[in-house]
Amino acid sequence: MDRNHSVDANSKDNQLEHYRSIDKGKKLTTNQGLKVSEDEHSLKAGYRGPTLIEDFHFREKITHFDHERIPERVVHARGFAAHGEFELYESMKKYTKAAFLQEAGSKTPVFTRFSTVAGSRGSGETVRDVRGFAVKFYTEEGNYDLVGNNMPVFFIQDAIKFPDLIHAVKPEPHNEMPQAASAHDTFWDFVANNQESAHMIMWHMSDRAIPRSFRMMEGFGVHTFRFVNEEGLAHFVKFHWKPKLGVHSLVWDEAQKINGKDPDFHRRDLWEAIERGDFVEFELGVQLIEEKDEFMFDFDILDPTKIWPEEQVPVKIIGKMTLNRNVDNVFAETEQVAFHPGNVVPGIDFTNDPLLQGRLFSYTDTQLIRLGGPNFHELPINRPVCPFHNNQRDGYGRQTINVGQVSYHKNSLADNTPSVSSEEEGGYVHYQEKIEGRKIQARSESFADHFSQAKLFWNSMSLTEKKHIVDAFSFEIGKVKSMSVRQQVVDMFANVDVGLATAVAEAVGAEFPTDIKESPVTESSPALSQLNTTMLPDTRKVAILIGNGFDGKEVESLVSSCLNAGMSVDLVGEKFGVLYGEGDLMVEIDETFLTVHPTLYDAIYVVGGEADNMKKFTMDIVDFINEAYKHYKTIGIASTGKVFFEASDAEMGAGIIMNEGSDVFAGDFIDAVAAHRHWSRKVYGWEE
Ligand code: HDD
Repeated sequence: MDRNHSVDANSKDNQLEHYRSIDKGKKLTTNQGLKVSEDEHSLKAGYRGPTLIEDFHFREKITHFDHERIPERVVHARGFAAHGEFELYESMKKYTKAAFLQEAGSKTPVFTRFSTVAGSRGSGETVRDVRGFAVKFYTEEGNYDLVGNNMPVFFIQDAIKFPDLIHAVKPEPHNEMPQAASAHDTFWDFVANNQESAHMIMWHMSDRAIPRSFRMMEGFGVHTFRFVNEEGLAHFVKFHWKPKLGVHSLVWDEAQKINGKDPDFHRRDLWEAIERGDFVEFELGVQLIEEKDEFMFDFDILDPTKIWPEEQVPVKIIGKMTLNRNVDNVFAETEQVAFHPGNVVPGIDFTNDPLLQGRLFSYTDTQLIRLGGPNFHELPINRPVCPFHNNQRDGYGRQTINVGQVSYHKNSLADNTPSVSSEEEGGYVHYQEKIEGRKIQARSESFADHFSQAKLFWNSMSLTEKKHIVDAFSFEIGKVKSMSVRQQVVDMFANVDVGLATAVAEAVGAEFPTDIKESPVTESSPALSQLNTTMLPDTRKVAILIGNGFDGKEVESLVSSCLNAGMSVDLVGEKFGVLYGEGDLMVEIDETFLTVHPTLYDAIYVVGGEADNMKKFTMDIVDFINEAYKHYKTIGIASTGKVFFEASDAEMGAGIIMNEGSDVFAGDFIDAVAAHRHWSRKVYGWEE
């Protein structure tokens, strides 16, 4: 293959450097480069007179402002992105000829955008929703986009139904409510009348839909793709991103509150982690099935509402993505990036998954309206890092100055260039899959089982996770006004699990299901439960609630242990400024009870002490304890903090760590934070 263009981890950054503009310290000019002498007052006929149209600076400034907005994405409008690199652990040569998957240790620049699906661009981030997980690899053979989600299946099986699904989940058209929420009539009416959604709904009602962080969720390519190697041999492949920090979620009450306290919670978390140097790592895994084994499974491997259980088809880890650089400008990069599942490189090909096939049309089409014309590939963030040449010309905003007389193929005037490449030279050749059949508008019978894997998912959940699913259904269906739709949903999920359907029926005032055809599946897939994930203290945030007169040694030792464990710590007090502990130790407050909230932390450490307004100070600390307690978070109590704990509703139990002056306290506290949440705690009367 023609490898005259080399790519390394810095290739994209070097390319973007040509487009960066630093305005600080420069003279203000018009877009024509003319220096501006006045930017406060428009040109007027006299001090009190009308503005004159000849004021070109005024006209240019206002006109540009008037045109600042572009249409938001029709789905995935709210998103946040970062740059990074992908490093290959081992060569995938045996399976694919994709150049970026050949040499162990090779690095490819990437740009990754995470998003919610339903909400508009300014909506809250911790809503119950699927998260988009879109990665653009800038490879030496062109851009490869892996446009996935944080759930491995999808609501529908055929892309022709996508507008129906999205119309149903978006705010209802007559009153534009609710924003960024699936808890309303049209969504659940869609679900009950389109039962292929059953499996995805189980994921959507699970904790996966309220991630703690973009850094703590999995990503999935969802569809079955094809790897094709140099010899033309193909394998079916599914892609997985596994977060190094494990898969962790919020609890629903907390997620709802965060949307008020910090609607930017997820982007802030990602941004701050990268700024601190806590780079974000996901390992790339692949599941591979040989072509000959296509029909070996009791589900159709082309059906996007099905997983390949990891216990049946293991995930092979092949590399790691590290997000290590924030964007310079959110509009230029995050907003203008254009992903497309059809952006592939030689060695990666499609399958006949009817959802994937439809997506191949939709993405270019949407960029045309969103980015205003056919030249969006020239925007700096979308440009490949390898050269590109063809006979496409003109269109809105064209930047490239194509030199020469010829813009057609075939030609003699330019020696028939740009010329096509053979397969050996790296030309993309579609996999020659044999196809036969009649043109038909129907679904394969092998796509008809909607409930077995929904049941597999339910069986794989721990008791705590099942309880969360019941609560999520009860909340969502409780928001549905139509009793008929409530009943239809209850009846539908009796096909998954009668216990689940009955609990929901009870919560939402529906009849218990009668016509029961519960799925007989008894297997489970342990990989699906978040209780089996990695537990680490790294990057967890602790609020230390503190007033004057604290025990300096105690606080100092906990803070340094937490920092050593890779955690971060905020001292939260009554007001900004300095506090004094015993022995004249001084600390500076990072946040106040007014500026932060317990929902914004993974754990709290109650130091207490004295304050100007002791009553308010006590109330604030007790509020923190009560909230952290009911969200199952770790609560550390210093010797001076006991009185506050006693004044709260919290009870001793899992994740409540008393500092009795022993050496093991800090270690116990950190282990408890790493455990994420303490589900065995008595809250709302629910126990495992
Ligand atoms: Fe899609 C955006 C993921 C089905 C049509 N989709 C979009 C984004 C992600 C996904 C992550 C945001 C990309 C970004 O950050 O800019 N979409 C998926 C997954 C799907 C899926 C994992 C199923 C497996 N999508 C899907 C279907 C269609 C679309 C079936 C249409 C037939 N998706 C779009 C779109 C969007 C989009 C309208 C909106 C903005 C954009 O493309 O660039 O074309």
